[in-house]
Amino acid sequence: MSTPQIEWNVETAAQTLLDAEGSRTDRHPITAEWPDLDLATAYRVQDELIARKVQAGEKIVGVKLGLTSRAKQQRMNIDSPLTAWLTDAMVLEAGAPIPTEKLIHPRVEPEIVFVLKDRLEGPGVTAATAMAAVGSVYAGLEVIDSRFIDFKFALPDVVADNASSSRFVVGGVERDPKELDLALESCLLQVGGSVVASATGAAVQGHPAEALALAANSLAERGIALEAGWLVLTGGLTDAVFVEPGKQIVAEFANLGTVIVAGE
Ligand code: OOG
Ligand code: MG
Repeated sequence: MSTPQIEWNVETAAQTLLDAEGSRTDRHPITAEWPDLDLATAYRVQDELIARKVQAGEKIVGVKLGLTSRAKQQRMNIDSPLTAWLTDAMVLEAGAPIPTEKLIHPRVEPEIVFVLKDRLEGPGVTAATAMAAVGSVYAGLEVIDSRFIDFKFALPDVVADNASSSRFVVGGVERDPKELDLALESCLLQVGGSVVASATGAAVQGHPAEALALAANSLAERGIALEAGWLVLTGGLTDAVFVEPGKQIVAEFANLGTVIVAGE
């Protein structure tokens, strides 16, 4: 049986990725079949995909940055950061099991998470103005689940795929960012009780506030502002780890506390 040819455009690409997620079926990169997919069009696919999720009842709760650290850029072989959407359906309770039965090939990465108290709109946002809009900071773990085989993709593919977003956990303790030096905030990533990676906040763009400024300024190019109350995941501090049955994945931060997910 031959695979039906897809007529590629923003709508069919968005639906193809939603179908891959829904049926837990990873696929080849879209750019393999649609080589003309450029970055601007890829963001339109991402927006269309989220519009369809919102249509189905999900609510936007914030944004995430991806590929903001060298560890992530080197692993994914892409040296350009990106932004993507977070919805309420992606929220996982701290300590909860990862719903692997609904996912393709989840991986987990530690992140520093901001909650905005003010609206933040680019262009021209600096780390200092970005930080002034932050109400609190938390420890986080992101569960990524690329819809592409073996997490192999080009930049437009991963942008279209909402940056592999799947689930995220916000935990630890609520902190006032003004009381912390987030560049020096350290994190140990543990799997099944062993430390597998470590990093400090400087891993993401030199400072998580730089990552936040980057998000505000790049979203401004598409006419989007960050809203008060939104969460911002500032990007994986370390390489992501595989989920292993029965093993807890723990991110232990110096001041932000500890956040845990359970491998199923
Ligand atoms: C892309 C998503 C990257 C991060 O924090 O860097 C990301 C991927 O690694 O599949 O979420
Ligand atoms: Mg991430």
